[in-house]
Amino acid sequence: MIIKKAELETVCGYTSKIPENTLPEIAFAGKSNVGKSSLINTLLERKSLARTSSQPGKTQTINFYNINDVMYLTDLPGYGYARITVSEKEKWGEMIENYLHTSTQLKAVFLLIDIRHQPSDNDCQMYNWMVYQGFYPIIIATKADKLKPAEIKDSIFVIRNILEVDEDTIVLPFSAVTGQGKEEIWSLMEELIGYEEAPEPEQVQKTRDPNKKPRWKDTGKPVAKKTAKRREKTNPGKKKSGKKKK
Ligand SMILES: Nc1nc2c(ncn2[C@@H]2O[C@H](COP(=O)(O)OP(=O)(O)OP(=O)(O)O)[C@@H](O)[C@H]2O)c(=O)[nH]1
Ligand SMILES: [Mg+2]
Repeated sequence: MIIKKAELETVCGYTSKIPENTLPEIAFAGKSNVGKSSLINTLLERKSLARTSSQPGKTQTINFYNINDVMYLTDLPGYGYARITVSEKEKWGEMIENYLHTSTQLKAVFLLIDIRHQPSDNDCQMYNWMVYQGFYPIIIATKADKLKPAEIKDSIFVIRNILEVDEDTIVLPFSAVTGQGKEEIWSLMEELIGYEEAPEPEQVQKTRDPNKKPRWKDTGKPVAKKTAKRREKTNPGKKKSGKKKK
């Protein structure tokens, strides 16, 4: 998709109502600091549209990004953030669950897992809950730039095993630093929302009628000189007409 518009349209806090959007939505979930906001920025080719931070707990609301008035990407608050109170954790959990449960336009959920670490109990719980809710989460293994290619393969294997995903589940390595996986994620998203890029308007062919006389542009000869010569030939001695001097 060619990104012409990418705007933060709705911000939902704990007490906010989930917007009744009419466009398809795709959500990004994962534990705090896993790289959800960075992934969204990479997909949208914007450096800091979604706020990121090395401090976990940056995104504390559900943020809806309107893309080209075609779809929404939703950035979810991270779970498993240790520095918040138990009641806050519960609130966040409820907020995420409520969204995944009530949104009518949510077409797919991408669950992000840090490629360097084994999925935590929280990750497994979230994955199982999503499956239970009828989603078929696509797993993104983030920060792939931190590992060597051979290690990436091993980590994907471990992630698959610990989450106990079935054969058909997609687990994609991704890096917000190198852009690895970006195209694959776009293809998946387009497929999920049934999007097809409108064909480019046909190029208007600017070819000239071959029966017409060539123009000076084609011949390279300046038209003015040619006209002056012709005038001399047909009306010898006559000068170019113009205003008479008083
Ligand atoms: N090397 C590397 N660092 C990354 C990548 N993605 C994110 N980061 C870093 O990880 C940190 C957290 O990234 P965020 O995108 O804010 O993570 P988040 O999941 O949105 O975090 P919360 O909003 O707290 O839930 C930041 O310091 C990012 O720069 C990546 O692909 N590679
Ligand atoms: Mg974030």
